[in-house]
Parts: sequence; C-alpha cells; structure tokens
Amino acid sequence: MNFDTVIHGGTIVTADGQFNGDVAITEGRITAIAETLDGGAERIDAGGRLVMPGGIEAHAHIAQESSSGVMTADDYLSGSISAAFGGNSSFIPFAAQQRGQSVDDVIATYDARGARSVIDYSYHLIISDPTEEVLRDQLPRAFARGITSFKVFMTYDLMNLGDGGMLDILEVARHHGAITMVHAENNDMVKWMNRRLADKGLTAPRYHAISRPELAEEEAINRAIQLAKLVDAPLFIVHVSTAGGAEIVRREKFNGAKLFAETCPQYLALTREDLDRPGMEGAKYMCSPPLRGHDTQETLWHHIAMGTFESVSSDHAPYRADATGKFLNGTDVAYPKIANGMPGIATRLPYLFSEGVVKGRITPEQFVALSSTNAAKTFGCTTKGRIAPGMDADIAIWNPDVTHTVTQADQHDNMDYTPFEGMVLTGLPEVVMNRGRTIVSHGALKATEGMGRFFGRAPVDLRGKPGFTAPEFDPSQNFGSVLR
Ligand code: DUC
Ligand code: ZN
Ligand code: ZN
Ligand code: ZN
Repeated sequence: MNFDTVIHGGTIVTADGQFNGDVAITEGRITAIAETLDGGAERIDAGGRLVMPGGIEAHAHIAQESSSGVMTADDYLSGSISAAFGGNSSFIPFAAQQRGQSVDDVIATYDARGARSVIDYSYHLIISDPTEEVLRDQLPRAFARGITSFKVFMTYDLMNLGDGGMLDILEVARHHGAITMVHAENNDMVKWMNRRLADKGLTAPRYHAISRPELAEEEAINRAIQLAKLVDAPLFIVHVSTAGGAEIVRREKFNGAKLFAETCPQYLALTREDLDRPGMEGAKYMCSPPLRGHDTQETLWHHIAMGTFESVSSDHAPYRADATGKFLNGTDVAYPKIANGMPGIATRLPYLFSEGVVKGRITPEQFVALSSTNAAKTFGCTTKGRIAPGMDADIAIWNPDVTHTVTQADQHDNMDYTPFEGMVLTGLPEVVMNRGRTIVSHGALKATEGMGRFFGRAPVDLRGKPGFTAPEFDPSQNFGSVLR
C-alpha cells in the first residue's frame, strides 16, 4: 500500500482500549491500523510512546472581546500554536455576539479571525441578544453552517439572558439538534455580594472569590438544568467548579436529563488562596467561576473518574497582567474592574495526563475520552476524536515518561504568565498532527499560518441520553413559539 505516513510501534490508545500497532495515514486520513504496516513515504517511530487522538479543546476564548471590551491576548494564530504545543489537533473557541449585532455578522467576523489558525477550528456561538430575528432566522442559518452549539450566560449584566431568554434559546437549539452551553452563576447573588464587599471597602483580588459563592454556581446549575428539562433540550454546563455543582450534574444525569458537563484544570490545580498573593499578583488567578478550596480539588477528581464530566477543558481566557488585559482599567482598581480569566490551552492536557494518568486517578482510556473523544461526540465533530480508519489523522504522540517544569516560555502563547508556572509534570506530546500534517514535532513548530480549516459540525449525539419531558409541556406542540 502507498501510505503517506506510518506511525510505527506505538501503543495506540482509544477511549475503549489500548493495543500495540501501527497507524497509516493517506491524504490526511487514517487509512489502516494493524499490528505491523509496511511502507509509508514517512515512517515515525513511536516505540515507547502513546499514540492518541489529538486533543479537541472545546472551551477557549480566542480573538474574543469580553463583554466589557477587553480583547484576549491570543488570536487564532498564537492561540492555535499554543493549543498544538499542548497536544491539541483542533479547537472550538467562541464566536461572541455583542448586543445589537446580527449572528451573520458575528460569524463573518470570526471567519476572518479564524483564517489564521494552524489547526482545524470551529466555533460555539455566544448569544447575548436573542431577538426574534436571531431566534427565527439567524440561529437556524448558523446551525446550517455547522455551528451546532450555542452558549448563554446566567451572570454578567451585559450577557445574562434571564430564565425566559434561556428557554427561548433552549427551545430553538432543541428544534435543530444544537446543544446549549451555559455559564451558570446566579447574577443577583454575585451583585449582592459585590455591593456588600464594596460597602466595606473590600476590593482586593481575594474578594473576587468571595463575591462569587459556591452557592451561586450550585443554584444556577440546578436552575439551568430544570429549564432545559422543561423543553427537553440538551444542555452542557461549562466550567463546573464546585462539589455541589458536580453532585447536581451527576444526579440529574442519572435521572435522565440530556446533560453534559466539563471541569477545568485550574479547579483541580489551584485554590482561592492563590488570590492572596502579594500586591496585584492575585489578579492573575481571577477567573469566573473563581478558584475554590483544597477539598473541592479531590472531589472534582473523583467526579472525573466516575464519569460525571464528559470533558476537562482549559477555559483559556488569556488576559495579560498588563494594561492591555487584566489592568485595562488601571493597576490599583477594585476586583470588579479586573478582567477575569486565565490562560491554559497548552497546559490542559499535560496537566491532565500527569496528575490524572501518571498519578493513577484516571486510565489512559479516560484521558482520551476526556481530552478528545467525548468532545467530538458532544459537539458533533464527526471526523475527529477517534483513531479509526476513515477518521481525520488528528493524532498526538505522547512520551509518557518525560518530566518537565511548566514555564511561560514553553506556552507559545501571547501571554505574560502561566498560572501553572513551576509545576513539575510527567508526560508530554512530542508529535502533534492535524489531518496528517505535522504541526508540532519535538518542541518545534512545523505549521504555518492559515493551515487550519474551519469544520462544520453535526447535531449533538444524544445516544444514551433518554431525556425528560415535563408533563405540563409537550414540546411538539410549539405553543405559539417562533418555531413553526
Ligand atoms: N467565563 C468563561 O467561560 N471564561 C472566562 C470568563 C468567564 O466568565
Ligand atoms: Zn464562563
Ligand atoms: Zn470560558
Ligand atoms: Zn518543557
């Protein structure tokens, strides 16, 4: 056979199992898997290495303005390069609607930005202004383009849709087979805490964590799930940070909600004590939901191992610790004026591998599911996330034994810090491929700007999700909604 590439002698790991063998690639696709394969214009020796599906980063903010107007430091070029160094072959950042903006305009804007990517990309659409035109015409057009996931916020005054707005989106999404993602924090609880803290003059970064209580997340997660159940719509809870939130997700999944969820490395690796660092250092550790306590970490790991979460995603939200990012409003400002979010697209998988697989908390198969296969299934990436004949040759070859210290210089992003600085991790991706093209090899970038392609996605895969229909509401009736 005339293969372009044969990856030889590695341990192939999928979400279902592992075996030693060779993988052949022809014209960007996996064309054969066998114990031994001859030929290949290029042969890659993977002896002692793990051959896994390239990561799919399903939660990243790239070339995106926050609702308060702060632009992320990473665009699609730097963001995709950093992602690739971290073992990702593709990613799905957000395309964010500003109030008053049409969805068509949002997509055109992000198409121009995405064109710089070195890896394949798609978008989740953030909806902040669900007007009738948006619901009736624009979201269906986005869906037809393969943008099959819509994200909404329950917090931030400029983003929060209210329960009715969420129901509108959930209903449209359900009708088309799209999945609704939600940032779940109770807006009024946070605002009430903010007022109390401001009254007492408590404005340092550490109060950011206090202003966003665990209860605010737990309440909103529960509410979002009940809203989704009313219209029997699939729901994805992003960045679950609390034991209570994870417990609700687990229970509701068990009871038949069409529910999906993720957590993020920062909630496993860091705590709210990191916000206490001297001066404004703590600002680097401000994200929403905020970092929690030590006991939360082991509980979230337990939920990862039990299958409560489909994915562990980075929530890469790169705001530099300077006047372009965190301190756009000045260096000596109260915490509500500091951009929140932290980078992590390059550290997500090395962290998950080291602290998960190497430390025995999860199996290599679970690592593959959490990093790639489940995201592909949830978000309709039908040609990605698996090592199987016919699939895109999106492959990461990992050295499971190499130990390294995380440092900013190795992130290959446009940031000026990594919150994971100094952590000693075991295991690194050595070769990362996207559609058979080598993007990163042994620490060197092999790709050039614009090599990535936009990929449209299929409806959410609901196999194994029985669903829940509220007896008072039969969604097939469409009581006078915009859907006909
Ligand atoms: N939510 C995110 O998903 N990312 C960054 C900040 C936020 O509030
Ligand atoms: Zn969020
Ligand atoms: Zn995010
Ligand atoms: Zn290194």
